[in-house]
Amino acid sequence: MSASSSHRPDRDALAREDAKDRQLAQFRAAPEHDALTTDQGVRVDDTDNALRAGERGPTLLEDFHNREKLTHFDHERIPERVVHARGSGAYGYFEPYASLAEYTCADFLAEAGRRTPVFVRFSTVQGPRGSADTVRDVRGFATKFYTRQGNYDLVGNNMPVFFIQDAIKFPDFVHAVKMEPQHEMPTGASAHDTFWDFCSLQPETTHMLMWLMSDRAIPRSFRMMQGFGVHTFRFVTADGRGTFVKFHWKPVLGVHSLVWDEAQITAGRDPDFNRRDLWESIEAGEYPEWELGVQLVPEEDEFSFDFDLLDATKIIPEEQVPVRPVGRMVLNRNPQNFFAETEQVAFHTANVVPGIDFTNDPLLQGRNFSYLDTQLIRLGGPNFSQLPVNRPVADVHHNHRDGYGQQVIHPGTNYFPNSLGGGCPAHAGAGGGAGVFRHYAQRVEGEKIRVRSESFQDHYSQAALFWNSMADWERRHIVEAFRFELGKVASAAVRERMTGNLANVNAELAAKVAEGLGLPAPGTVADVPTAASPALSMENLAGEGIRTRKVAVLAADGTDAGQIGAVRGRLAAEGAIVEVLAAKEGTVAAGGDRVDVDRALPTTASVLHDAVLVPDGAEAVSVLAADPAAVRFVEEAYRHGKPVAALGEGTRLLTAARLPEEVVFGSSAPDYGVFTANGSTSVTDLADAFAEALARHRFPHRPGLLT
Ligand code: HDE
Repeated sequence: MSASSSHRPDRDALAREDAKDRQLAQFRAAPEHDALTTDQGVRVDDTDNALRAGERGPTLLEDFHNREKLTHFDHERIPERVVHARGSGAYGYFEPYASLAEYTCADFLAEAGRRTPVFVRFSTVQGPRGSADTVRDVRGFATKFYTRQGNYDLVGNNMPVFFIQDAIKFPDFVHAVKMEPQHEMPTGASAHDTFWDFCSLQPETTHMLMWLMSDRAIPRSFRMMQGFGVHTFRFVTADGRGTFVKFHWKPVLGVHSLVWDEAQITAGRDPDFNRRDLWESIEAGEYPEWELGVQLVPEEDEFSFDFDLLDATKIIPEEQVPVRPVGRMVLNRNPQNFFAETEQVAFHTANVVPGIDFTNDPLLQGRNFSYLDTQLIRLGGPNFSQLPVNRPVADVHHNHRDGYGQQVIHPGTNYFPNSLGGGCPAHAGAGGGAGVFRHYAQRVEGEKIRVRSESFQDHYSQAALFWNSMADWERRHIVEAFRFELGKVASAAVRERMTGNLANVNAELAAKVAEGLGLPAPGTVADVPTAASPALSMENLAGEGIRTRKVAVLAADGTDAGQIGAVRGRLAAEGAIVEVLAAKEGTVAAGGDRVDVDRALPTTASVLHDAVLVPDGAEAVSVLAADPAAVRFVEEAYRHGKPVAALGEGTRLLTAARLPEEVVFGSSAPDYGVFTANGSTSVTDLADAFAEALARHRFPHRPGLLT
């Protein structure tokens, strides 16, 4: 988003409207004109030379500035998150479309259009803080709502189910997926023995594995992925009535993914690909936006499904319970300090507000313990909710005291009940109880037993539902992903066991995966479900438009400037970003004109763009066709299924890039997302067709794809 600065939003204006940002402003320190000081505020006139005995003598211990500077530096790092270590965050707001008071007394859902500030952190799960963005992995999608009734955290993922059913399995699962302990490999990948060993022995992972092997695990952008609360939660009304609820975030830009070959190349070309995309789009005023939807199930319908609502390895198919749109979330401000905000933000599933409560989902119950516990070690003690990013905008009054990093001076009493402190803080209910959290009064009885409910035992029906719902190209990608991942597994027994499990999902899937691994097809399983849910296919989630799609225009001296202007005008009008790329920075000659080069080819790659266009110009095309970087650019874009267009002589670059002749010159080229124009096609017509292709994103039926 190179042309961003011109329409950069007025951050101060946005901040004034936002209660959270007004609060954060009190903590910002930007010493623009002030002198350098020590931690104690003593001015320092030399931070380059330590105090020493003589010009070439030893450093003196009494140099408090030197010692303080080094000591502080030595303590800059904190433990990274045990999972979801790599992430990126942004501030924004949520606003409901209408009151949801019929189902919940949550204040932030009570009034149409009333904005609640939010902070969202997106993350990968397996890799450490410095790992690449575009790995095959689940993405975290955690939202902190700073509501007037306290903080509400919706700590979700971009996939609606999870690997395990009971939180007690989480340490086993994470140990298995993380880098193996002896050599700490692989980084940011599940393609290794311990992960597949665990999964093959724990069939409840199967449904989630289908999602993980699908393109959902390699999103094009955080802005183009769905989010899910995963568990069934409970809405509760002021008079204590409960309704089961599942949360869904739906991106306004549609759901889009990379292809696997592209994702792997991108991990090298730009390991910050998703992080940069989020940052730059916000800086450019292209605010990421999602619609919040809910699936509501009345309490009395709890047992009307053929799965258990408390089982986090299951979805409620949208065809059974439609997703009802209830509001929208917009991210419009980047943090100002990554560590202070994105690293120190502390999410916790148990951060709920009146009107939202838990269910007995055993995964959720365990999370409600784990998140608070993890912050204590990660953020060094019990006062992490006083960190600026974590502070509620609601008033905080309690008798918690002391601890590392205490920021608050609490005068007076520190116990309840008290008379010496005027009885404060008093029970909130005393004055009538508005806005008080009251746990849903669920009736509970039972013996203390360590069992998994019978209703949690079906591990394959919804894995099959997912497979049945995929378009043919999505299925192809799933098969290839399984082949890749299991192909990296050394243990023959694990490979075999895993392919055997897949026969419970679909015979063709199992046979194709087995074939790729050189294994015999596993035996077929009777009565594999055939139901499908069209809402699960990305084919039906593409959205509309081309906002923020990046189009590369390859140019050299002699390029056709008029065509570049026309195409740029057409695509930019719909919000796409058009970048002129050439061998070197500066300008290229175009007739009597010069065209600015946005990026030099060696600093970029086709994987960082969504489409490529080659303008006319015999001289320019000859230069490009002789430049291996330009040739590779076009070939790679084609093989990753992206729209490719060439005008006039530009077609020569497509042939130099080994695009199949039957595609470039065949009448069905446009069906494959390849557009060529000669004298008889106008640039405008080509630009129209190209824009339409860009909105489709990929052409997965093309011959010669690398996926
Ligand atoms: Fe997490 N998870 N998780 N998780 N999770 C953490 O908390 C945990 C699960 C999710 O951006 C940790 O602060 C257990 C499901 C996100 O800061 C930790 C279980 C879902 C994030 C933890 C789960 C998630 C985390 C590590 C099984 C989707 C990143 C650092 C019962 C609904 C939040 C931290 C951020 C982070 C525990 C399963 C999402 C250790 C025990 C299911 C998005 O507490």
